[in-house]
Amino acid sequence: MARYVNVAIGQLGPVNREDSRAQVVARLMKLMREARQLGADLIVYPELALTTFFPRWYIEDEQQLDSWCEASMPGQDTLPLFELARELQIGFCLGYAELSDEGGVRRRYNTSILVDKNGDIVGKYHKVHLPGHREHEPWRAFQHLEKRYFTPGDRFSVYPAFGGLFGMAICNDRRWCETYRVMGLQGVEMVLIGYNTPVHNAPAPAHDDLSLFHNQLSMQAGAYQNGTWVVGVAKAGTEEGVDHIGGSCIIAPSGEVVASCVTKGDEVAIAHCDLDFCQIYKRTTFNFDLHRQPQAYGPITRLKGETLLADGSPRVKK
Ligand code: CDV
Repeated sequence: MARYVNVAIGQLGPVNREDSRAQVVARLMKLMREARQLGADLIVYPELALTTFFPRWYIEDEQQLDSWCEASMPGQDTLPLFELARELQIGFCLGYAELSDEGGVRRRYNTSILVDKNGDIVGKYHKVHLPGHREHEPWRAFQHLEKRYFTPGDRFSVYPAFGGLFGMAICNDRRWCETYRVMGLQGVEMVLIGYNTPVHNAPAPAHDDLSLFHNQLSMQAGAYQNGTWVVGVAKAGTEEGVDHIGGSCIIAPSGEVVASCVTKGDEVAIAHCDLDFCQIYKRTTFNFDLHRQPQAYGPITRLKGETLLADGSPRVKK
């Protein structure tokens, strides 16, 4: 029996600093209703969907920082989204800032969750690749302080849901081949990725014109090289004066874009995805059991960077 999942992009336009959680959740619910009317089984929302992208600001006040985070999920403001999902029988993937208390140790994570059609959380992911910087860098037009505010995650897991195997990644993760391959090795069939990507890249402004191209390039490569569907969802548009790319799209295991958004505002786009379409790639060109050569890949996990061996000596003399 064919395994189809109708997956909807739930792209958001900007979320401003003064927007309450209740206001944003109302927007998410509107997108959810529209997606369900279009026949969606699952809607995917962006990274840090409940708030403005606060890592653009240098904030010393811990209380203020925590005010951007969710201490429980669902919480009072997000419960209506879970209830609507259960009522409409639609799943969702949601990115948010999480405040966790692990045995008295407080940590903030850049998190996404996968919620099934009964409104139950069936997967939780902590962003692994936290981009940006730790200290205030006033030379930048805006900050990117994810390294300061969040603790990185330490795994990419795959969850059985919606009749297939689902994985999650968040924003910068999509640029790293390791993200997809670690999930590919667990048989992933659909990778859900929310993002907030400013058009302007302060350390490399020459890349600004390529930001949409790099977005699609990374996700298409990840899909094809692992024989998986990839769903990329933006929080787009000009948020607190910073222009963010759109470019939300759904990519087949062939690497082809099969659905995409055309605005930089709240928008739904949908695709009818055959999870079994992954198999023709997983069994042929990317049959890992037949063709991978892990004995040649040692440096991938042994080394962090290009130049140093694990003992600190240079890898290649220049
Ligand atoms: N939210 C992100 O992870 N944004 C990064 C930017 C800073 C480059 C991204 O990779 O899109």
